[in-house]
Amino acid sequence: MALKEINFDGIVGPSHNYAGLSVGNLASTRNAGHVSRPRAAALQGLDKMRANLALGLTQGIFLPHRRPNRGWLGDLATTIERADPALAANAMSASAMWAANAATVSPAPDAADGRCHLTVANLRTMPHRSHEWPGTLAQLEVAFGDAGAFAVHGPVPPAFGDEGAANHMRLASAHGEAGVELFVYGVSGGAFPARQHLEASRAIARRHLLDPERTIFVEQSPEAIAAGAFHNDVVAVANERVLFAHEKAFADREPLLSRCGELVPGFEYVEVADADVPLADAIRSYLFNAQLVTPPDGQTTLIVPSEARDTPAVWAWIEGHLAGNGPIRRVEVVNVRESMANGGGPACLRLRVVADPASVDPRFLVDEARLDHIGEVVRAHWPEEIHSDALQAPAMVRDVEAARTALLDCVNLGQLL
Ligand code: SUG
Repeated sequence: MALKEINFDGIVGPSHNYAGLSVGNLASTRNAGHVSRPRAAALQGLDKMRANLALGLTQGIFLPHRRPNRGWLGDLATTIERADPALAANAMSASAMWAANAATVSPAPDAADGRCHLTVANLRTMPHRSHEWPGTLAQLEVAFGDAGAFAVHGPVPPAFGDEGAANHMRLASAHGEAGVELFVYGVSGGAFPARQHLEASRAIARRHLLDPERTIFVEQSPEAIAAGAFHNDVVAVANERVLFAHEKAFADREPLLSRCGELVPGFEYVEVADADVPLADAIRSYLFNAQLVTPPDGQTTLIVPSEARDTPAVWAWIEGHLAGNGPIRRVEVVNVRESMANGGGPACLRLRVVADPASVDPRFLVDEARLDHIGEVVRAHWPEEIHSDALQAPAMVRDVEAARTALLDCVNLGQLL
């Protein structure tokens, strides 16, 4: 069995819009009410996947959820036509595109039963995200339906907030080796919510049958949350032996670093000092919301959003690191501006799963040709623009529903409708 890193990107849904729904996510608040471009957004996402394929990485997809979520509105005793605009925006959100919040994933070498475990995130902190999990779970159960290779779990009870892989990192000498899993939780974030709760992370570690000696729980720094790092993946990312983080990412980093040093052979910590890249620049540019990957040529690569190149302090740091022969050997720049304007960078858009691709339902894996087909559906059906006051317009609702149906038919997953 050949274990590989597979990145599953959420395809940006046809209802992508800027409703300002996520307090604590500065981009979401800043862009509230702006006109969105769903077609461009989805095509940007597909181009990012093409860039990953070009690096030699294995690429997967998740599908947009049914929007508006009529069932959820029905539970609230209303409809998309009658709901007040705030509720309607919650039911129309395309937020499932941020696949890093789909689930927490523990690869097979870390689990006592030798299976890859996935727990769907309850996303209970934000109303528009709290109704994602059934649509996500339905896809996980199909994509990872091979019960010999995978164990797919339902959400942690909503008493405890769980936002999935965005608050979870894994270190290992190689993807296929037993790893060390880091769960990052929040306690306080000043004016902003700490979305990941320690009890949720602990429950996931137990469910996933992780070795307690190789599991670390670490508090996110309240200062980072208060500055807009609503998930840990806004200020830190890990890949194999490398942990890349901002100086202010963790409440107390020394014990974390010494345990990683003991447990991970060849552990390398790459820290960006606040003096070089202030927290505000790190958050605005999403330097850390990058995909840190090892393509087949073995060169550790950081896939950053174009905002990182546009932020002088960040780009100067990157150039300095590359010139200094640090662990990150290559930097790729991708344009995901439509997603970024809602606080979702390259890392938010993907769920990383380490598994044998042959054990995954092939309908969730893509190559260039499949991306071309998906691109054709997007060009034909995704709205060009959405004005935030048009979310309940009957024609818009019809177009959004028809667009998703066309995509699910194209990828032969119509049963998820
Ligand atoms: O949960 N934005 C998402 C962004 C998620 C980013 N994911 C990771 N960091 N892994 C969120 O805050 C904005 C929606 C709106 O305002 O319309 C939103 O949900």
